[in-house]
Amino acid sequence: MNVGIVCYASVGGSGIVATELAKALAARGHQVRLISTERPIRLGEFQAGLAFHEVQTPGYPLFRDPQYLLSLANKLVEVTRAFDLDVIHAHYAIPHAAAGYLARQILAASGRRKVPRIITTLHGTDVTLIGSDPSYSETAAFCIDQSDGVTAVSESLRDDTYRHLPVRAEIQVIPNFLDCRHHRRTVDERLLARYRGADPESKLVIHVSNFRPVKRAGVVVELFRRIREHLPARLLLVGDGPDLAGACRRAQELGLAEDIEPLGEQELVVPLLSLADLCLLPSAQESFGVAALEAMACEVPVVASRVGGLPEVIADGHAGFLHDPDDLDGMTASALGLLTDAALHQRIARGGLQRVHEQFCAEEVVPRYEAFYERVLAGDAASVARA
Ligand code: GMT
Repeated sequence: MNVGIVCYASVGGSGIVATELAKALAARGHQVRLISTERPIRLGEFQAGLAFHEVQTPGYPLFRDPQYLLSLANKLVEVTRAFDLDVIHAHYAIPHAAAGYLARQILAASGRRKVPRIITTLHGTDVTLIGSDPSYSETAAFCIDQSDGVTAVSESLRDDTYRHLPVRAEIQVIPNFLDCRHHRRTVDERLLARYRGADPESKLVIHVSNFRPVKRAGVVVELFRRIREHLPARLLLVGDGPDLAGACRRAQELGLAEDIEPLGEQELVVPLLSLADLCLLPSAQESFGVAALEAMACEVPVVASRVGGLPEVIADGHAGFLHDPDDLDGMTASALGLLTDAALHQRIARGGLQRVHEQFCAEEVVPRYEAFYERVLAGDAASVARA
């Protein structure tokens, strides 16, 4: 099959999953064209069957902002004509579903006999935050409905989509996944010594995110402060975003600057996750939580908010612990339990690993995307709105 995959390349779960899907499909013999504004961070080296096409969006003095939707649709038309795409798979609805829709209209209007099917995967904030903003909701819902097939990364996101937007399309849930051959605990003792510091009793806590308000980096620092009241610990902050500086400032005010290590954006998270004893994810909203899945794959227990799709990823009490987002006492108690009770830590780490391997490895999930593509190509997953 000839597949075009569109995604945001910046650090973020949707770009990571789209890139992993592109690599996995190419490895299974498909011809895959990854289309984005820059090379996605996880693309890696040359792989047969996988090519990258860059979208360029020139500015012009009359435009207030570059016209990304138009240049992306243009690129989709070009790539379809050159490589005869069967499917365009848009990750993140805004504006990728709209670009797919526009490209399909242009190709059909030009009299092209075979026009690619448009599949949109909803990732979360494209529905719950920005997609449901009144400035976008009509166009977002229309373009989602106009897709030939729609998937969501969790049951929770599927339900949220029907709640937040006037979408009528059938939404198939296909969860996010990892390349489990690569995502496994690999401890580098030198790195561990460096980040744990001189005290061998010290615990390493990690938070990986894009440091936007929804991730609640301030709560991560507060939870770390509470942990530090009971035991020696250090906090690794992986990623970058608008709230990172504020989190570091707060840590300074609390006298914790020495115990915090902001590592910025990192391409390889497995070696860092593998150092950690605990992962904190106290998000306000999370349609899935790829960061939690990556931690579980590296046998790191997660303490997270009971929001959105996180309960579908983390089986509470078996593969991690979930609490209401404002229950900082509960999160602290779970974190301290995991950091002080070796048997509990081992049970939860194993539970998390088992859950990843049972449900969220590429071998399990990628065939579900292939089957969905086949179904859409056969024409029976077309959205209710278009039927
Ligand atoms: O948070 C965002 O807006 C970014 C977006 C992304 O592109 O990574 O995150 C969403 O999609 C991820 C991949 O499916 C999910 O793991 C995240 O939970 C989801 N973020 C939210 O729902 C806040």
